[in-house]
Amino acid sequence: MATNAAPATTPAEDVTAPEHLTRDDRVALLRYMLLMRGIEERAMTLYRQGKVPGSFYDGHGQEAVSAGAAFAMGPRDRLCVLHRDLAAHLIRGVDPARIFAQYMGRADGLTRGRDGNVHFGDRTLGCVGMVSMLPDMMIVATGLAMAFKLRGEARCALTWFGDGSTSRGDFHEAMNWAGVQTLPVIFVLENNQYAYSTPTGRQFAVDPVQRAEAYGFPGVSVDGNDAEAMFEATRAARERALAGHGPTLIEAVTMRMHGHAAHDDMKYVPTEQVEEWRRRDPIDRQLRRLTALGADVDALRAEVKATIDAAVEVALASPMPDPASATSDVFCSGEPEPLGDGQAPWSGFAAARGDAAEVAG
Ligand SMILES: Cc1ncc(C[n+]2csc(CCOP(=O)(O)OP(=O)(O)O)c2C)c(N)n1
Ligand SMILES: [Mg+2]
Repeated sequence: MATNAAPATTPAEDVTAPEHLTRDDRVALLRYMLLMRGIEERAMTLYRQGKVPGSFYDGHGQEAVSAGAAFAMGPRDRLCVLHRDLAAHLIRGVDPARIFAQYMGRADGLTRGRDGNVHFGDRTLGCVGMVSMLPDMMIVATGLAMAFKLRGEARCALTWFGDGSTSRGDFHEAMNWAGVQTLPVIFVLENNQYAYSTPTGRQFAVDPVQRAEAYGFPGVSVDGNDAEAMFEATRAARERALAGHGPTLIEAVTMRMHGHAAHDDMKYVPTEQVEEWRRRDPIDRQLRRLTALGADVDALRAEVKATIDAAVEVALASPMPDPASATSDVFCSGEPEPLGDGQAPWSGFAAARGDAAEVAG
């Protein structure tokens, strides 16, 4: 949980109401980030207690990237969520108890014990289960966007991927096809400075946000530690996509504050770099904004903690899956069910709830 005290003064631009966010929206962004951090911190404890098999991957310090982007997506949009983007699952409506059960390989986890920790997604909420091969989710999102375009539906797909993914062929193939076909897809590049132990300086000679232009669409670089800036960039990209103007690449500049996974002590990361980014913590930033606006952030923290405590209890009571069922539902049999629609808490969707206004015909 973020612990930095709020400074005496808050920059004016942080308090000024953003055009498209209500005060409740701004509180919601904070709540989803607090939930993500709190869940991952508790999961790390469960891991150290031997209750989480394998390793554990988290997005500590990167909460604004998934919270801000997912908050801008509509109920009928589709999301391809990656391993450091837990807030996206929460925003779409996944119950935290199922997330803890997932981490612990329990029967009530999202994959019902078929996969440990991060490779999951609730397709009934419009999220594609994570494909481990990076960045294949870019191809999947591009395919979803292709379907929306062919069907004439005003919908959008979004995927996150890391800086390491930009060196893979799939990155270029997805960007090229999305550009050629003017597809309604948003690519969120989570530039957290490292791909495992490889720093970005050894990953690319040119900032990959510049590559978007080569594929015929805009690339924008955003402060990935500012949930409201992430929201606004994604909202604008979605509006552009729905208007038929095609994809956008959003580079979220952030920092991986923990090791690649729980087993990695990240000795290869300079301490000063981590310290510098700690001062830019995304949760502290949103806390300062809302404290300045008079919100009761202590009550919010207490509510989030109670939610997490209750979720852990539910997950611990979930049984291990029946070994006899290990091979069932691993491969698709029969006709696959289509993805369902997710929760979309942004106030801007209130009028469109029920979706009729979102479908072009
Ligand atoms: C094609 C492929 N190669 C290697 C891996 C193993 N792997 C999983 S995450 C990861 C690091 C990826 O770095 P980055 O894309 O920057 O994402 P980050 O973990 O920093 O969010 C690696 C090497 C993989 N999943 N897929
Ligand atoms: Mg990275």
